[in-house]
Amino acid sequence: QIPKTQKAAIVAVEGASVQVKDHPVRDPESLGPGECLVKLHCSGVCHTDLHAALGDWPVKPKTPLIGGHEGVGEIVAIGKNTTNSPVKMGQRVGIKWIADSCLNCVQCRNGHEQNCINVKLSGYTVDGTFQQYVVSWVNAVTPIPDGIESEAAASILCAVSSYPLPPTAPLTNVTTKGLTVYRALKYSETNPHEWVVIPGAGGGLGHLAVQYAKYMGRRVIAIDGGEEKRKLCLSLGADHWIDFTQCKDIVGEIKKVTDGYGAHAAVVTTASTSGYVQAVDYLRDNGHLMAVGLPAKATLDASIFFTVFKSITIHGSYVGNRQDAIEAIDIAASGAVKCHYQMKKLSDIQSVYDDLGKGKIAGRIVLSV
Ligand code: 8ID
Ligand code: ZN
Repeated sequence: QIPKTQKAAIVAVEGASVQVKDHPVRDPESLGPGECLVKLHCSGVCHTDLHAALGDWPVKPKTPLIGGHEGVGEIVAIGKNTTNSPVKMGQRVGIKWIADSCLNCVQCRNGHEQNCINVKLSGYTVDGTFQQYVVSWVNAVTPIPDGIESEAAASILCAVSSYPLPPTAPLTNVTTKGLTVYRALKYSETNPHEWVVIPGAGGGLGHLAVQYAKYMGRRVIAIDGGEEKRKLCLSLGADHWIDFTQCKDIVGEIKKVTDGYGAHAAVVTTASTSGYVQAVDYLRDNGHLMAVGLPAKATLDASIFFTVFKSITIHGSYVGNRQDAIEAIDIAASGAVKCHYQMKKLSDIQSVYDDLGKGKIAGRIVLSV
C-alpha cells in the first residue's frame, strides 16, 4: 500500500539547512506515460548534493529541493499508458544523476545522454532520492542485478564518470562489454602498468576510481589527506600514497615515483580547486588530465605553454549514459569494485553535509530511507 505522505529531506532555499519533514507522495494515478514511482531502500550522499544544497555552482538547482541521485529501491507504480517499459512492477532499480533524457536530440542520438538538451537531473532539476518515494522514468532507471545489496550498489550509480581507463586497453580477466562506454575511460588512453594519479582518492568517487584503476592493472598514486584515508587507499591497492596536507612537493614526489617522467593520467576527484593546481606539472608528455571534481567557482589554472609543449589533453568527464550505469553496476556486482560505505539515517543528513564539507568522510555515507 502506497502511503499519502512520507519523510523527505528538503532544502527550502539556496544555502538553507536541510530539514527532514513530512511531504506528499505523488499519487500513482497521476503518473504519466513513462513515469514510475520507486520506493527507495537507501541513497548515497555525494559531494554534488552538498553543492546543490549550497547552490554554489554556476548552474542553479530548483528550490525547494529534495536532493540525492544515488538511490536504490523498487518500482511500486508505473504510469498509465506506458508502453514497452524495460522494467517491471516490483523490480529493483537505481536512480542516478541523469534522471531522464529525451533520447531524440543530437547529443542523445550520439550516446551523450548526459548532454541532452532536455535532460532532467535527479536532486537538482527534479526531486531526488532523499525521500521515501521518488518519481522516476522507466527508460532511465538502472536495473540492479541480484548479486549486489542495494546499499553497495547506490554509490556505484555515480562512479561512472571516474572510471579512468580506455576501452582499447588490452583486457585480461574481464569482458570488453563492461568497459567500452565509460566516459573518462574512453579518453584517458592509459595502458596496464601505467601511472594514474587520483587526487581525492579517499573520497566517494576517488575510492571507487582507485579500485577501477587497479582492476584494470594501472598503477595508482592516491592523493588525499589524513590517516583514515591513507589506510583506505592502501587497502584498496593504491601503489603510492601522498598526503596533500603534509607533502611540500607533490610534483617532485610524483616524478620520483614515476622514474622522473611523471604520470600518464590524472583523474581529479576532489571538490576543491587545490586538487587541480599542479596536475599539468606532474603529468608526463602526452598525459591526460581527466577533470571530474566540480569546485564551485574555480577556473583551471594550467600553463598554456606546457599544455602545448607537453601535448597534454585536458578532458572534462561528466557522468555517463544509461549503458555506462548498467555496466558499472555489473562490475560491482561481480565483486571487483566495492563501495566502502557507512550507513546512517535520512535524519542525519545535515551532519553528513557538514562532514563532507570538511573533507572528513572516507568513502561514502549511505542513508537508509
Ligand atoms: O560527473 C562528474 N564529473 C561528477 C560526478 C559526481 C560528483 C563530479 N562529481 C564531483 C562532486 O560534485 C565533487 O565536486 O566530484 C567531486 C567529488 O565528489 P565526492 O567524491 O562525492 O566528494 P568527497 O567524498 O568529498 O571526496 C573529495 C575528496 O577530496 C579530498 C577530500 O579530502 C575528499 O576525500 N581533497 C580535497 I577537499 N582537497 C584535496 C587536494 N588538494 C583533496 N585530495 C587531494 N588533494
Ligand atoms: Zn554523486
